[in-house]
Amino acid sequence: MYCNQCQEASKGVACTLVGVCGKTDELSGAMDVLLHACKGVALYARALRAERLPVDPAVGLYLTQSLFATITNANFDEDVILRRIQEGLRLRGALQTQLGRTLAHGSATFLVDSRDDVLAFAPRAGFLMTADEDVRSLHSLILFGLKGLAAYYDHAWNLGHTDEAIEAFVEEALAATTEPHSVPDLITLTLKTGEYGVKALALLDRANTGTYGKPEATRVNIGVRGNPGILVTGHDLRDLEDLLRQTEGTGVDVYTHGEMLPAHYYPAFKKYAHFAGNYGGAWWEQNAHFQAFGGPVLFTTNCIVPLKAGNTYLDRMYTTGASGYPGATHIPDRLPGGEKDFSALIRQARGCPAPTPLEEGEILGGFAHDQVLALADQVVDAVKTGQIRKFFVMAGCDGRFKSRSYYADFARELPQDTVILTAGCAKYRYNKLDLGTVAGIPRVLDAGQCNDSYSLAVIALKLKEAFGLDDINDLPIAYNIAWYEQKAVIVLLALLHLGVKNIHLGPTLPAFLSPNVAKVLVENFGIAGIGTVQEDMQAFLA
Ligand code: FSO
Ligand code: SF4
Repeated sequence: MYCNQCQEASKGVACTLVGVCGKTDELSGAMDVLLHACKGVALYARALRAERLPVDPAVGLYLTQSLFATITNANFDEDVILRRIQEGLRLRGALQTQLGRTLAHGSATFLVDSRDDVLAFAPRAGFLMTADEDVRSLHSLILFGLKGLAAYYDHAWNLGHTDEAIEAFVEEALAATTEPHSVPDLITLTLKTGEYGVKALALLDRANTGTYGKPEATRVNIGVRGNPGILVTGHDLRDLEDLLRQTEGTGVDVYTHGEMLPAHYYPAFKKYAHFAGNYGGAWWEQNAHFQAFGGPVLFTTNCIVPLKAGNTYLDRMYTTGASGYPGATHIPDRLPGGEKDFSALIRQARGCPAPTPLEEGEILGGFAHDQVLALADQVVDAVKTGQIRKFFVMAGCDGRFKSRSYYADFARELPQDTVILTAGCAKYRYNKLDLGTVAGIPRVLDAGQCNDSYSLAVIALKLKEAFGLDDINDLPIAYNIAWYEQKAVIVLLALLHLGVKNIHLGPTLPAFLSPNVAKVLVENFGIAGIGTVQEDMQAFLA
């Protein structure tokens, strides 16, 4: 195996024997073959579009769900990946028949049947097949960005929001990675991936707010009640909605975990009296927290951490959508117009004890673009009168590396006249520190999930107007972002497309950036890594 798609890549280079995330050599190989199958499907779909022929909507869904399933720690179930490969080959065959000719690239013609076939073929589908390190690096940026984009597009899709232009771009970009393109052309395609990332993030924002209302400032309980509960983790709000409806009146409470926390900010979910609160911390601490929870846990997406010795919750672990884990129960997709069937979780929950309390109190969030812009006058005034010196966008992901204590220290040591704008699971490093308020505004404004980083960009664009500035980079906003998996890659490319410069990215820069590609990002966009808290603080506040 050779995988370097996430921030925790072994030794800062790549995982080559087994993934730090727990991905095996075999699963990694199967995922490489799945990506290869996606490229074959994309080549045919692009050729059909070029001839103005219709493309089966199954292509968009196939590419979206397949890319999503290969994201870091979303799916550990090799059988799912093997089935998806075969589904891709069938779909590719149908498209080939429709086109009436065979395309030349290996991804358009390869055949694998058994698991042994797939594993024997895997090295030919991997990233190391691309010899030029700059081309490989740009392919990685594009493909990892597409994986993140697919994840967000999938959530929008589940709420009935689709955009054929986004699907056509995914096909175009996948297909382009099978062809010899120059480095400048690949840089252009990388930036175009960011442009479509913005479209996907905006689509999901419309899907979420159109379905569940505009997030509003909300205090979320982090203690527990006395009833049995179901814990929902991941990012898919539609799954949560189905579960809340089905648990109503059953005596079972529903708690959020990790990236599901922001669901509490949406008006539509507040009407459920049994929507009890948020349980536990960031994704990487889940083994202990899921063990303590005592009831069923539903994964709607990544991040899944494989069970450790002593963890006994496999029989109360459920996956759905793109997520999967061997031995866990997978809840099948909903049929058109229907709901997913969560009755198995509810039955099991009723026989479980109430969750073990981990902590008590409340956390505050819900500062997505509408809520912050409702406070715009107050914010602008606080900046003009000098009460607020600077905003720090500290969005992105958390992770298990010790070096991430940087972010808690940074938050703690920021001066009182600064405000943190956050989104994503990165916030778990500081959302339970009491950082107080400035000019009546909380010093940590949580917009929501990692996809709500889009909200932070909307806020910046509106503030630019309010201050009468020409350039978003003239605002008193600094970007100190943490990344982990591929959704953060598309968020980064989206921010670059929106013109944001001088983003600091940590705790380490991606291992898949070659020195030359890193140089392009540094010279054109001012991308930088992180140093010590003191050095960075000084530089940011200078
Ligand atoms: Fe985090 Fe995981 Fe949301 Fe990611 S829980 S790390 S970038 O899946 O998507 O922020
Ligand atoms: Fe390693 Fe990350 Fe790839 Fe997992 S996803 S194998 S941790 S680089």
